[in-house]
Amino acid sequence: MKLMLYVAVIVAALSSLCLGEDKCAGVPGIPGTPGANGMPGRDGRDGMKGDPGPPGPIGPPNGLPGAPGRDGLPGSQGLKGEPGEKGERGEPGPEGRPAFLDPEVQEILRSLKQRILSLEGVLALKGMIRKAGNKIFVTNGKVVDFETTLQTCNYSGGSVATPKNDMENNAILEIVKEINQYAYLGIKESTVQGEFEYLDGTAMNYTNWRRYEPNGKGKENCVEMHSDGGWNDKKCNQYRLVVCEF
Ligand code: MAN
Ligand code: CA
Repeated sequence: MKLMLYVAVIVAALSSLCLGEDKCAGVPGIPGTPGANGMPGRDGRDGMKGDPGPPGPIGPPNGLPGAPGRDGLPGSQGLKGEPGEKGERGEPGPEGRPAFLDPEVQEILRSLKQRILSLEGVLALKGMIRKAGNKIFVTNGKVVDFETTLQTCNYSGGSVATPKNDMENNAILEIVKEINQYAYLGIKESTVQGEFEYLDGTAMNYTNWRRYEPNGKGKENCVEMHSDGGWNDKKCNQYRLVVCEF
């Protein structure tokens, strides 16, 4: 009440300052007392999840086994298995360039020919072969019957020396003279007595019979070369120098 009285006195004093005016401005009121506290605010959001707690104490003994652990890392690679069955043949590949148009193949062929010629030169120089045209004549130095001569030459991939011109006859003759042994040739008596043919049965187109040969008339079915290069029909069971051609 005392406070209200003071206020009334101060208001009256200030009002009295307003003189001669029709309307006088009021005096500002006194601020009211602070209001009561409001209602509590809403709950805030949940905080972040805390760190995991320490492991618990070891359980009692004789407890049940735990669940199996997770699979381990993959092991190292195992041994190679047995080869599978062979697959079916694939489709043929695209057609290549013909070898005769391929410069790389041509160069290989040229080089191979040269190397082979070089080797032939070495063998000829050593007296191990005699060349005549495309033929190579060679002896193993052995003296055997005709059948063995045939088998020996064929087994080596060649055939019994068969001269088809003077050049070839001379090449064989050089071997005959060198070893000083007659050699059987690749010629035999045909079914017609007194007539001779090549071993494959084809007709002869070159002969070099000695004088009065052939004279065996069905009794001498093979042919030998003498050391003058001339031919003689002779029994096939004689021992003669093996000379083959390749
Ligand atoms: C021996 C044999 C025959 C040959 C005559 C030549 O009798 O070699 O083949 O024709 O000699 O005189
Ligand atoms: Ca004869």
